[in-house]
Amino acid sequence: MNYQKEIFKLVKEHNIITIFRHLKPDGDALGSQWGLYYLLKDNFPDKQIYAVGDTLNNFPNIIGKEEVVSDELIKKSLAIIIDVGDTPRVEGNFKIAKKIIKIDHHIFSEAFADIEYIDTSYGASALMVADLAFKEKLRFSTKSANCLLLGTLTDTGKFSFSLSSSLFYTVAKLIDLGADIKYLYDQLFSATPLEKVHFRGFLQCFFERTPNGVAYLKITSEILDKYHISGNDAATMVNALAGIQDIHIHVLFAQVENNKIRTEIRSKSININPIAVKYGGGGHKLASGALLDSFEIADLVLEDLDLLIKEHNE
Ligand SMILES: [Mn+2]
Repeated sequence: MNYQKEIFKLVKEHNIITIFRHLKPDGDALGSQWGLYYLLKDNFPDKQIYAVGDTLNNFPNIIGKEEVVSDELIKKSLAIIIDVGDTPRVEGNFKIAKKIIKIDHHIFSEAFADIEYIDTSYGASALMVADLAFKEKLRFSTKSANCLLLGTLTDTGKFSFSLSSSLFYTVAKLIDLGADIKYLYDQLFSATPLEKVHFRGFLQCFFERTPNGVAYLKITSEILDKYHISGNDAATMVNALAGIQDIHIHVLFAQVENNKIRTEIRSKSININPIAVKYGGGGHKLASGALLDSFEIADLVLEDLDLLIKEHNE
C-alpha cells in the first residue's frame, strides 16, 4: 500500500479531522500529534483540525493547547490515531469517527483502523509524520518542524536508540525548515529539576542486579515520598541505568495509582518485547512497558528477563 497516497486521499475527503494520541503522553505522542496538527492547519486552511486530549501542557511554547472535543464532532470526523497501537491506551472517544487512520511505530498489537500504517523501523512517530509530509510536499512552518523535532529528540533519547542515516537526513531537513534544535535541547535536557537529579543519583547508587545482567530497582511509595517524585516520573527515568558494563537489560518497577506497579524495561540488544506482552504490556523491541499488580509479579518478570539473557548467551 502507498500509505502517503491513501492517507492524504482520506484527509482531502474530510472537512473535520481529529488527532488522537496515547494516555500519559510523552514528547513523541505530543510532538507527532501537534506536528501533524500544524501541518494540516497550514496546508488545508479550510478544514477544521483538532488535537484531542486533556492533559497539562508539558512543553509550553512548543505545542498548543489541547481540546476536549464533543462526540458529535468526532462522529463527523476523520480520526488520526498517532503513536499508539492499542485501543485502551488511546485518549478520547475515537471509535465513533467516520474513518480511522493509525500512524504508529510500536510493535503491532491490534487492528482497529481503516488504514493501519505501522513501521517499527522509525525511532519516533514524529519522523513518520515528517516523512509523510515531505512525500506529500506539504509546507512546513517553524511550529510544525519544532513539534516533530521534539518528538524525535525525546523518543530517540537524543539520538542514542536510533541511529539510521534516514533519521539524520529527516532531522537535517527539519532544522533547515526552522526547527530550533538548540532551544529544544535547552528546554528538554538542560533543566532537570533537583528532585530528579537526586533521584537519578539514588538509582545509580542503589540498583540491584540479577546473575545474568538485569539491573533493576523496585521503587516503593516510601522511596517516592522521600524523593518527592511521582511513580510515573520515576519509572520514566529508567535510562539512568543505561550504559552500564555487563548489564544487558535495565528495569524500573515503580508504585503508581491503585498500588499498581508501572514497569519500564530497556535493553541494549535483546528483544524484550515478548516479556512485556506476556505481562499485559507492549512497546518496542528494546523499550517496552507493562502495568503489574504487585511487586511479587515483578520478581517473575525479573526471572524471565534473566533467563532471556542466559538463553541469549548460550
Ligand atoms: Mn513514540
